Order: sequence, then C-alpha cells, then structure tokens
Amino acid sequence: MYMKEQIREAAYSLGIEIIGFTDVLDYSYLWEFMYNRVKSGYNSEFEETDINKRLDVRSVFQNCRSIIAVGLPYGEGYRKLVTRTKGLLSVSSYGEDYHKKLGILLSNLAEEIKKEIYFEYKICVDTSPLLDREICKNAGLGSYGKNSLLINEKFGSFINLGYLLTDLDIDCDNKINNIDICGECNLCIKNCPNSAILKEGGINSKKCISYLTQTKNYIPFEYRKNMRNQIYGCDVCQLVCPKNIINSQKEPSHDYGSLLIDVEELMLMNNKEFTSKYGYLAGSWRGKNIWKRNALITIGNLKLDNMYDLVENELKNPSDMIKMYAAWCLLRLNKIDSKKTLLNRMKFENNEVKEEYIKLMEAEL
Ligand code: B12
Ligand code: SF4
Ligand code: SF4
Repeated sequence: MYMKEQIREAAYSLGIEIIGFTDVLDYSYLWEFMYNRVKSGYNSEFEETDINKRLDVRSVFQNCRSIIAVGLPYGEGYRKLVTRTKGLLSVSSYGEDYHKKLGILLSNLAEEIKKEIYFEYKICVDTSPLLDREICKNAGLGSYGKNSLLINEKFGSFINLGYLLTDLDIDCDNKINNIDICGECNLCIKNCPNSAILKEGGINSKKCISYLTQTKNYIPFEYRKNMRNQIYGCDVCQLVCPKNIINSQKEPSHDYGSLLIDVEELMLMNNKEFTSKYGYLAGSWRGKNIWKRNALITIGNLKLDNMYDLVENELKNPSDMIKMYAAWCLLRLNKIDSKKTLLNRMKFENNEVKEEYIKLMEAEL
C-alpha cells in the first residue's frame, strides 16, 4: 500500500500546503438534503441536475478507491477595496484562473506519485458534478461555516478546492462529521447584502450576489441594488468572517488593484478586446455581455451620471438583455429624461422589450 505520508511529502515539495485523503465514495446520505434544496429552489443552474450522479463518486471515475484532496489558498492579505467609481471583482478571480493552477498542481502531484507506483486518476476542480466541499470536508481539509464555505483551520475559507480521484488503496482518515465551528456567531448572515444565507446555515443560491453576477437568467429589480458594483462574484460573507482574520492580518501578497474595473472601458470593449484583457481570469467564463450587464447595474447603483450618453447608446444594442438593463440604468440616473427616451424607442422594439420598458417606468427603482 502506497502510504499517505509519502504523498503528503510529495505534495509539500510541490508547494501544496493543504492536503487530505478520503475513501468515502458514496454520498447518498445527502440525498434528502439535496432533494429538499432543489424543491425549495435554492439550487443554481450551474449544477448537475441528476442528484444521484452528484452523490456517487464512481459516476465520474468508475475505478475510484480513494480521493486525494487539496486546497489552494488565495487572496492573502486582501482587504476589501473601496471605490465610488469602479466595478469590483471578487478576490477569487485575482490572477491566473485557479482551475488551471490547481489542475497543473494536481497533475504534477500525480506524476510524482507515479514515480513510485502506477495508478489511474481523474482530476476534478470545480466543474465535476460531485460536491467538492463535502469531499474535501471528509478528507479533513476543513469544516463548514454557516455561509456554506469550507473553512480550513490554518488558512480560513479563502481556499479553492480540487482533488484526484484515484484507484489507489490509501489508508484514509475519514471524517463524515459536522463540527460546529461558528457557535453563536452570525456575522455572515447579518452582513450578506441580499440575505442569501439561511438562518440555519447554507445558502439560497438564487439570492446570492455571486450567483446573480453569473446567471443569464432575469435579475429581479429588488436584487439589483444589492449587487452594488460587483462585476463578478462576492466576498462579503468571507471578509466579515472571524475565521479569516488569519488571512487579513497577512501582508498582501499582491497589489489587488486590478480587481477594480473601469466600467466605461468595459462598456466600450468588443469581444476580442474583452478576451485579451480578461480572458485569463476565472471570472470571465460567462463572457463579455454578462460583465457588460453587470457594468450597467454598477453604473446605475453608483449613479455615474457622466456615463448617461454612453448608456443611452446601448438602447440600440443588438442584445435585448443589454437594452433592458440599459433602460434600468438610465432610469436610475435620470428618471425624467430617460422616460422620454424610452417612450420614443418603443416603436423600434419587440413586445418583450416594450413590456420590460413599461414595467421599468412604472416601478420604484
Ligand atoms: C454552484 C456553485 C456555486 C453557486 C452556489 C453556491 C452554494 N453555496 O451552493 C454560487 C454561484 C452561488 C457560488 C458562489 C460561490 N462559490 Co461556488 N461553487 C459551486 C459549485 C460548482 C457547486 C456547489 C454545490 O454543489 N452546492 C450544492 C449544495 C449541496 O451546497 P450547500 O447548499 O452549500 O450545502 C452544503 C454545505 O453548505 C453544508 N450545509 C448546508 N446547510 C448547512 C448548515 C450549517 C449550519 C452548516 C455549518 C453547513 C451547512 O452541507 C451541505 C452539503 O455538503 C462548487 C464546485 C463543486 N463542484 O462542488 C463551487 C464552490 C462551492 N464555490 C466556491 C467558491 C470559492 C465560491 C464563491 C466564494 C465565489 C465568489 N467569490 O463569488 C461564492 C461563495 C458563495 C457561498 N457563500 O457559498 C468554492 C468553495 C471553496 C470553499 N472554501 O468552500 C467551490 C468548492 C469551487 C472550488 N472547487 O473551489 N458557487
Ligand atoms: S457571496 Fe455574498 S451574496 Fe453570496 S452568500 Fe456570501 S455575502 Fe451573501
Ligand atoms: S461569519 Fe461567523 S457564522 Fe459566518 S461562517 Fe464565519 S464564523 Fe461562521
């Protein structure tokens, strides 16, 4: 049997500081929880809809016998950036896409192990149907907070998760226990801008700002204000969490200034310019138009009046989605002028856009 201490050493030599092992492959103990979550509408469209697939590791790698889980810390020393004029990306999207970074680390780890023993494996980082956090929790990487993040004792919750599904027999320390690490604290619940965190812990994804910045679905008016200037993701429930003090007290490992987004420049970018400037970021996966929609929400929320004309131009955008959010933004910037403009534009629009303009003009925004 290839020993986990040898694997740990190989991992440390590659700079992997958070590592654990589990051979729990059957997660059907979560079936009812997952079913009720979908029934309550708390799931997001980014998830596999077949619950059984999500709960059986062998649906992804049939010969799986054990899992080597790792955490990659990010955002060292990050403190929230304050701005009155710019958009903001969450710190998880700073620098090179973590899917790529973790994928390379896991592949290097597998190569190291292969020097000792031949084995088969599959790399999973974020995009598999499996429950990354539950697997990593069972591997001992951390415990859940009420905000639903997996919190590591030494590094807090600013860690991304990935793992190797392997056909190795490893002597694992399994932990299917849920330790309460929050106690009476409820800072994340109190501070969540859109009240997405449930009283009992866990989140309603449909209300989470991180979800709203990524979804292509329609965003209800009442949620748009709470999105403030977020262009991608949200960090609030992690930044207020006392378990992350450890992180905020560190010296910043980078200048995080590139998380501030010039919304005027973003509004004027074509697809090629967007890909060349932001394509390497994890947060760019939804493409330019979703960022542009979020920029319109930001301009409306920050009341950037100087951009009125630029936004008005977007009423001629070929995308109905952009037109509708431009209309919302204009009404936030100048209700009287924009109402006249929208009424004039009605004759050029299809029924869906017209109906939205009417709804917007009648709403208290
Ligand atoms: C879909 C998805 C989202 C959705 C839904 C998130 C969610 N909470 O489910 C949205 C778009 C909202 C999202 C947002 C974010 N995400 Co996301 N996301 C995923 C994805 C692809 C699936 C998550 C999933 O299956 N959720 C389903 C259910 C089962 O999870 P759940 O409702 O939270 O329930 C579990 C726990 O919360 C807990 N629980 C439930 N109730 C209670 C009650 C109490 C009291 C406690 C203590 C625990 C607890 O037990 C449940 C069973 O495991 C995973 C990658 C993956 N394949 O797993 C990444 C993943 C969860 N996301 C990640 C990250 C980093 C984020 C963001 C921080 C990004 C950002 N900065 O904006 C935010 C954080 C939002 C938050 N508070 O969770 C990381 C989490 C790392 C970590 N340390 O936990 C993951 C693991 C990606 C990765 N591989 O690194 N994400
Ligand atoms: S990521 Fe933001 S919106 Fe989502 S649960 Fe955390 S604080 Fe709330
Ligand atoms: S803020 Fe408090 S309640 Fe929320 S996850 Fe952190 S410790 Fe738990």
